[in-house]
Amino acid sequence: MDRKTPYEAKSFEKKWQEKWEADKLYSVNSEKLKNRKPYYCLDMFPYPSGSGLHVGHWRGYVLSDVIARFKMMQGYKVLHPMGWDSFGLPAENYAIKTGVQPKESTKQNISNIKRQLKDIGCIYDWDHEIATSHEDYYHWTQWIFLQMFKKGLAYKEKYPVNWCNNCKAVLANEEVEGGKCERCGGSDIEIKTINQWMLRITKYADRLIDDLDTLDWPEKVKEMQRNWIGRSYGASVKFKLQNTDKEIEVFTTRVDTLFGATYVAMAPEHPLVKEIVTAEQKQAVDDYIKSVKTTSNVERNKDDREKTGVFSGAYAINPCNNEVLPIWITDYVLMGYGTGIIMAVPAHDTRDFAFAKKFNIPIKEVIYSKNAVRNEDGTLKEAYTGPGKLINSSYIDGLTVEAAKEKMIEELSKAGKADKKVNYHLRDWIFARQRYWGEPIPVVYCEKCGIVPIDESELPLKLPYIENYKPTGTLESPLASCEEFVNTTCPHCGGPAKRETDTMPQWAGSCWYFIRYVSPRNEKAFVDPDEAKEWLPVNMYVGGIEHAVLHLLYARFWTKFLYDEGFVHFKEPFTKLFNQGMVNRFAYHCDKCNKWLDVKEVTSDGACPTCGTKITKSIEKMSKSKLNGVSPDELVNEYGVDSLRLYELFMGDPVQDSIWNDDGIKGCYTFLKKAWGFVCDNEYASESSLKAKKLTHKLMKNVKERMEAFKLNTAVSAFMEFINEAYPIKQEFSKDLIETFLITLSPYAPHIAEELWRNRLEHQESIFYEVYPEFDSELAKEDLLELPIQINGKLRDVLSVQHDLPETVIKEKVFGSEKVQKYLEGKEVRKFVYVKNKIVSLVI
Ligand code: ANZ
Ligand code: ZN
Repeated sequence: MDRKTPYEAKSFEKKWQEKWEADKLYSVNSEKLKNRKPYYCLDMFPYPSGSGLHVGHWRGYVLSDVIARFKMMQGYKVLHPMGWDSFGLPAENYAIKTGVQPKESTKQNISNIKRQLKDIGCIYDWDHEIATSHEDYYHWTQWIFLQMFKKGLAYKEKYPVNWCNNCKAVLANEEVEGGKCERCGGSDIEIKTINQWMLRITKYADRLIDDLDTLDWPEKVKEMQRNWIGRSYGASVKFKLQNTDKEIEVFTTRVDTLFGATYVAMAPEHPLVKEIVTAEQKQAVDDYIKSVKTTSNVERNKDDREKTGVFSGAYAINPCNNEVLPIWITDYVLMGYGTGIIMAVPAHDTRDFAFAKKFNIPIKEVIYSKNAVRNEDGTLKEAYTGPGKLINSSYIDGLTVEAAKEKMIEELSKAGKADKKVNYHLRDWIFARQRYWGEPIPVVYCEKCGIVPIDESELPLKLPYIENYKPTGTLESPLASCEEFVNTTCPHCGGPAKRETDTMPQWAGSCWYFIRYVSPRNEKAFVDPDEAKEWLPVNMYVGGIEHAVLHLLYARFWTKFLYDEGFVHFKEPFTKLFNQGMVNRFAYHCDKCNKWLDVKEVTSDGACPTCGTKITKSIEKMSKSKLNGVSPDELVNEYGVDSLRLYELFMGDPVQDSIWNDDGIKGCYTFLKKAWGFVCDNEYASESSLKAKKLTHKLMKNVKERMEAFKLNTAVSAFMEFINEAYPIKQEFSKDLIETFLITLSPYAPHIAEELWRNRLEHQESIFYEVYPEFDSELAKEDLLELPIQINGKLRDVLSVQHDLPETVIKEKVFGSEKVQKYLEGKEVRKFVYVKNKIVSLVI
């Protein structure tokens, strides 16, 4: 290559991508890497949707690619696989709309997204590609299900589903919005109860919480998981029903407040409601129950929701003081949690307080604190939920909340009225969908033998091709109408049997895909034990925060099960987790037409081209539906992949959401052009100057430290600063030092680095086999500057500071100096003058 060759990304980026792939540069099985230590860097795999990828999706992929390349150059062999979460609803709905078989559309979408992914120049090892909808993959998903079934972790139970009368179909939760059907645009949802497959994830609740402590994950995600599992320590307390021998049981986390209970409340669905309701109240209760049917639990649980309810006519006896308490029916008490009955303490619970206010029920304060918010007459203005001392509570008066809980349980349990109890908000996982495009559940129903699992040798149980995958209009999946599939024989008695026609939910395949990547083509087992030992658990998992709860929880659950059965050697799948922020961009909405517009459609004076009203501009997550997505193709075409990669990183702190700036990529392109000139159009000194060495080692230090801290945006700025300072003195750099720069840059901008490495610096081997250089900390040290501080013309202190600091930082340092503080004590600073890099002078 000639010194004067201009930077033209297009002339070499594709070439290198193809060569890297052909040479299997990153294959973990290649001769060159074989003896290295393993490092497993995993991206959350995409759902192959029809709309492809926009630059927002690229952010995480670029980030993990930089990490993977960096690790490789630190001497690891890196497994960085990619695959497809390809079963699920959208493909099926698309099929229903267009008549294209899901298998077909999925295949097309995969090939499209794969092409896009190849454009980023990531080091994916496509030999390890998997797709959850492939038979040789779901074979093992079904196999794991069978193991769970054998251990009693998969079972059937009556469970409510969403039914749309208009679509005549069972809807997935994600197809329901505010109690209405999303598919047909707004019919009311009815709740129907059917027998469903469930997975006993609740058995793992404690371990799923406790083992979080062993993980290097963002604290925020751990907290979300803890909250989702919702372990709560409390007590169950028995209340007698007035005038009967019957007892009811409540679950409370605040048994200390028992003396403050002023009513009992029961969920409307509670089977006891029918038994306790009095004749006079029956009509009112029936009416109320009808009115609450379609509200979701999440909605019902909200603190600030308007409280509703009805008196049952019955009373309960408070076990600590024999007070008579009315029993109310209200939907803020949920049936699926605790016992479905609560003791209500309006003074110290926000929801009870609102309810008591609305229905004029007494409010009795039993925890005193001067921090409580009160009315002028001293009564509570809102529930007080904080710490304090017990009052109005007989033998526990004066105790703290914690001591009172202990004492209360002790007293009540002596009388057989209470037990300590732990409850979890986590429910068992509904593991069935009444849908076509998913893994068939490998069991049959036999009249004689009941539910019988199919033999493992029959796996995979293939999803049959069916013409009509439309919902059936019944509560069954479309598979139910495929007779060849349904009718079979019982593996146990050989008699006639019917197959299960529900399929597994979307999340099933992603519970264990990271394991399969390790042995993607193994036909004998879901993973090869030696390969598993070598690679697992995953060292680094990169993906969006939207999967913080369900996907990660389900994958942890399956891993723990496989561990318990001795199938894998690790208890947690992902040692380290990194969540990248979202990419947002301005979006344009016409409120009158109620539609999103592409920015190009908006008129020059900011109006809607159709109706002429002013457009609302807002910052939204990049998405196809809001027409604010940016396709990478044009950008790559104009600036090259490396520029786009750098901008994806430079955009902002990777953990934060960032706003896409349409012109932002230009700065990155300019940098690369300059970097090209720095390396290419240079004669290389025989020996580097000290300044050149210092600049380079400072760069190496900054990049490495910022990379390890995941501040990749600032790593990119370190490169930019470097080039600005280094370019004017480029003839002071020796070839060695230039090479060091290129290697440092290579994980970020791999194409330009490889091109210059091979063609300008004429190396035979890829730059990615080089070792990432260690900086010399002496050379990397900042040159400090001695800054004299004068007060009223006299020298009072000398500070060691970095060059070119902004005045605000200097000010902080000056006022932070102990010596200076001594002179300033009790004096007013009239003037603060900073002559850059020279002197500070104060007048007091
Ligand atoms: C009396 C009390 C007094 C309560 C007080 C709170 C504050 P977590 O942390 O979620 O476990 N509760 C119990 N079962 C319920 C159900 N099925 N539906 C709605 N609420 C229910 O919260 C447990 C607390 O939530 C329990 O403690 C109970 O109210 C309520 F000052 O009992 B508490
Ligand atoms: Zn049978």
